Amino acid sequence: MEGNGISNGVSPAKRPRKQDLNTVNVVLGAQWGDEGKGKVVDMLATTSDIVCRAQGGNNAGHTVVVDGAAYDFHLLPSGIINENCISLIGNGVVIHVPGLFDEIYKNVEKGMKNWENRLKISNRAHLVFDFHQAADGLQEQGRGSKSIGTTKKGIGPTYASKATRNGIRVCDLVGDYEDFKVKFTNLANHFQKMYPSIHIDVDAELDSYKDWREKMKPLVVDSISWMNQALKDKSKAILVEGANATMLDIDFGVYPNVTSSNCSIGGVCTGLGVPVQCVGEIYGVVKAYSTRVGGGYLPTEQLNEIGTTLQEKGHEFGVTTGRKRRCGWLDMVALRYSSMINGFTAIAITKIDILDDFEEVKIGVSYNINGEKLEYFPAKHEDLKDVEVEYITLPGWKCSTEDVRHFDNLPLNAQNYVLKIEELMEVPVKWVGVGQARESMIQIF
Ligand code: 2SA
Ligand code: GDP
Ligand code: MG
Repeated sequence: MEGNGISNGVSPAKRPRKQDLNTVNVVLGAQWGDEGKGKVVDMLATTSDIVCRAQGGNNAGHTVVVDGAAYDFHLLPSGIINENCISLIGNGVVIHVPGLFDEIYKNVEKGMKNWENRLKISNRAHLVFDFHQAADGLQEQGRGSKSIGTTKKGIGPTYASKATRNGIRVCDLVGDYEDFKVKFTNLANHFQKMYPSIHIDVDAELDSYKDWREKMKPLVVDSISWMNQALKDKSKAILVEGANATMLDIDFGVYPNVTSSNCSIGGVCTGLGVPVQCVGEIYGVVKAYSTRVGGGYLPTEQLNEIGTTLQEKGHEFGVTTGRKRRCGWLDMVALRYSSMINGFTAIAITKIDILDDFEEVKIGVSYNINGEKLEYFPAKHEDLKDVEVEYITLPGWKCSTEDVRHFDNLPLNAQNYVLKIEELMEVPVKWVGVGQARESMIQIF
């Protein structure tokens, strides 16, 4: 049999060609979250047409500082501040509708404009209900001292509803209302049975969702075909904003102290319907030290003055919950693992300025148990309890980097710290952050 299409009468000119599609650039957290993804996305959004979220929900907290005003984003892609950007909330995201509108109105007060024409929501995204949030709180209580430290935003229970296939999606909310009522009532009854202490007023909830559905309708799109159109338009610059981070990924993170979505590169394809070959640059965001909000081992954590200084100088508080973040030195073992999974094409190192006052700075370079080096990142989080971290020590720079805008003008020891990270991670450093504002970013290439 001939395979050239001529023998069956179809001329080669008429056969479909491999589509010449656009690529999407991706920003992902390389550590335990709060690396400064929002700031990097905001910077890249100035030259993007579309900014998308692919996973997570309003557990995320992305801070963007523009012209002295601080905006916090949870569900909205941070790119929405840029008035030339369209923002898409993809199918992999879980949406608490009242929370979404609350966030929209708060940001409108701060100056966000024309969002009605620029916000698109996938018809396939799953909905978070109040009972999911209540269940999240009860599950945490039940875990006692082993609590994950979730944000109690209902993320785990909603992804669980999705996986057990009784979740409710945006298309259900804006579609036939009678059908939505049945699905909602069934799901609510199911949660009521599992958690008798939760009070669910089904009728009142359904009443309020009548209003929410009207507010949602104009924003909803069939995001798969919408995205495909965008991918066919080579003039469009598309950016994906990762939420949470690789060490919190449900598959690759420090299970069970993780969130319930894929926050690493795979989540971009499944959360947006973007073909793998359309993934372009993969930018990892690396904070110059480690932080973690919530439970679980943090191998390089500094339960001492160093940790306190990092926490205070870095203003390390959760954007969603206000919790203090735990702090420690940079963890290269976790970063190399993260890089393995995501295939970063370049990284942004943020918050170098927070290290300005240290005499010396350290980088954790290997995990040892009983003097033996671990060859790979442990799958069992309990194993992290016993690791002794081996550090390398570099001299600090003891001067302010805040106003520096060119790499060559950074103090030599700060340059060496950045170059050491590049060498150990084996990924080029493209940006270095020296402050909160959009302009406080050094571009290296
Ligand atoms: P969840 O709520 O089920 O996703 O929590 C599961 C784990 O994931 C962690 N997690 C986070 N870690 C860092 N930052 C997050 N966003 C907020 C922020 C957090 C906040 O930007 O500061 O305000 O507290 C985030 N969201 C989830 C969480 O701590 C659990 O360990
Ligand atoms: P995200 O979740 O990764 O978007 O990060 P968060 O917004 O939760 O936390 C990062 C915090 O660090 C925010 O308050 C940012 O404004 C701030 N930030 C980001 N980059 C820098 C930087 O280079 N220097 C300083 N000082 N702050 C930064
Ligand atoms: Mg955050």
